[in-house]
Amino acid sequence: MKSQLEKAMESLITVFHNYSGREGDKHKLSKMEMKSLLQGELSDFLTESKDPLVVDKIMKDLDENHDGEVDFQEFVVLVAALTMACNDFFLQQNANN
Ligand SMILES: [Ca+2]
Ligand SMILES: [Ca+2]
Repeated sequence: MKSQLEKAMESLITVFHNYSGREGDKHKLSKMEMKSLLQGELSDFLTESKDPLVVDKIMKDLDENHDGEVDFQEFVVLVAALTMACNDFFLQQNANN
């Protein structure tokens, strides 16, 4: 029986590879794959930012080693940042109630 956190970690890995395996390097997200991942998994986040260049910006921010692709390590940074933002929102909501 897996814990909730273990399941969450497994989901992260599965989601990443669902998209990273579509073209080029199987273990890295190209810009196209990144875009599909954002549209498929984080569409609310994408809709909220009206910036048409948002995918380019995210890619640039995440691509620490400047190889033009996002590897798992770089992807986890995005998830961690978004999770922290959600947590702040959650805490705020709770404080208001
Ligand atoms: Ca790929
Ligand atoms: Ca990279």
